[in-house]
Amino acid sequence: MADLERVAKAMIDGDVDLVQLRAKRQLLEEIVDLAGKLHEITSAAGVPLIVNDHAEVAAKVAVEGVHLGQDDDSLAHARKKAGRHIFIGKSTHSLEQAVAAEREGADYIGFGPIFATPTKPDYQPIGQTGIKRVHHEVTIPIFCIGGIKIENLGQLIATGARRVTIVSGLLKASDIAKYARACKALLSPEV
Ligand code: TZP
Ligand code: MG
Repeated sequence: MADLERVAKAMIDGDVDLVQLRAKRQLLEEIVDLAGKLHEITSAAGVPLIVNDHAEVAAKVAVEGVHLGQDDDSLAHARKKAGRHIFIGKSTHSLEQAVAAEREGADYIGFGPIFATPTKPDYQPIGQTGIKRVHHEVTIPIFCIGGIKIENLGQLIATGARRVTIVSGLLKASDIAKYARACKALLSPEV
C-alpha cells in the first residue's frame, strides 16, 4: 500500500485527470480494500478513481467509475451491479469495437494498444492510422492507450489523439509527477 499511495499521490501532484486501479492478480476483496484506500487519496484531491473489471467494487466503495474489457460484464449488467450512477468505460481494440461500445452506452472508451506494449503482451498493436477515423466516428471521450510515452506523445497528438492513458511510462518514470506534468503540457498547451 505504501507504494500505491506514493504513486497515486505523485500522479495527482502531476495533475493527472483520472486515476485507474488495474489489479489483475488480486482477489476481489483485496481490490475492494485497495480501492477504498486509494479513494481516500483521490477523493481528497478531487480526482476521479476508476476501477478495472469489477463493477461490484462500485457497490462497496464510492469510486467514480468502472472500466470494462471486451470479456467483462456488459454495460447494462455492470450498471446494475454498481447500483448507482458511475462512469463506465470500455476497452476497444478496433474501430468496430469502438463504435459498438458507444452504442452499448459506454461513457468513454480506451482505444488500443496503439503500440506494442509489455503491459498487454497478447494484443496486436492497432497502430496510429485508425486514430483520426475513430475520433470522427465516435463522440464519447476516447483514451488512446498502449506503449504511449512522452517520446511518442507529440506524434500521437499530431495524428489526432486528444486523451491518453499511460501505464508503464508513468510507473517507470524517475519523477512521476514531473513526467505526468510534461505529458499534460503536450496534451493541453497553454494558449
Ligand atoms: N489496454 C490496451 S494497452 C494496455 C491496456 C491496459 C496497456 C497499456 O500500458 P502501457 O504500459 O502504457 O503500454
Ligand atoms: Mg477487464
